[in-house]
Amino acid sequence: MSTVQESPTAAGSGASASENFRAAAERRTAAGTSPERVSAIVTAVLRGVHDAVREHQVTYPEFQAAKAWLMEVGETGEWPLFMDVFVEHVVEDVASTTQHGTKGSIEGPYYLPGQVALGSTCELPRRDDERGDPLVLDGQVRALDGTPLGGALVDIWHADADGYYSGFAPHLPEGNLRGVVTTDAEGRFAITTVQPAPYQIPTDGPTGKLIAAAGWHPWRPAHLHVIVRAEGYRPITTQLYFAGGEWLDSDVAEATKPELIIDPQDDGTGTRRSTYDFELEPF
Ligand code: MBD
Ligand code: FE
Repeated sequence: MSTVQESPTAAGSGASASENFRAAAERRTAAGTSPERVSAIVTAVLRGVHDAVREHQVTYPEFQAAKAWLMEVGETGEWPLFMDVFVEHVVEDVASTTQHGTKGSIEGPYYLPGQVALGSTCELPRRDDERGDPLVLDGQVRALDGTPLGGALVDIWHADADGYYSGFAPHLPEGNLRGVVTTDAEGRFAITTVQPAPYQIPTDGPTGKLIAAAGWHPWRPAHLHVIVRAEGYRPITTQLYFAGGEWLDSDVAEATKPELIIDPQDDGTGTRRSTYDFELEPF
């Protein structure tokens, strides 16, 4: 592995996110979608675009600038980032209408499968000099009827104290702040890690440039990502946020929910602790 300290770039993280997305080939098939449904959805999308052009009297220079921007999103590999920031929350809203138990949230572009397997009480892999306040998340995975789910998996990943994700920033070791935790016989887990920072959309890529051009802010509140799985149960993909955290009320990805906010408390040693239980629905 390179020892050169390269700083993360939009094109770098975008390209990694695109490569990672392409590798998960099963996610790209929607073979059951009929021609009628394709037509209905695409017609609705195009109608939205046409309506915007008419409503705002879009000019030729603006139309050509939009084409150049779309090309740049593709060339830099930022489509996964753009789609997950601006569209996924609505897809998740729709999916969540049929899901019971713990509230879901969006997956985002930075999940990586196949991370290190960890026991129920564990520390996420981190650098010797990892910054960020120590944080412990413990809890229990249960079925909707209260049955504890021993051997469930808590697949967890989060940004570091600078807001960067391993696998998407060249200066971070592979697997940093990622792991797959197996619950004990009572369904319990206790994960030691560090407090993540808020996440900023890269400002040097096309998504960041659009955000700046529109006068929006590029921030997501600090968060932990989890996918909780147990055999026979519907997996839940969600995120946990921090009470009082910056950007909680104006997440650029609109992916916060009040049920997903934790409020870790200092245990007197400088370690902040919080408990969160996950409830899964049987298939
Ligand atoms: C993230 O860290 C994230 O969680 C989402 C949803 C989009 C971009 C970056
Ligand atoms: Fe994230």
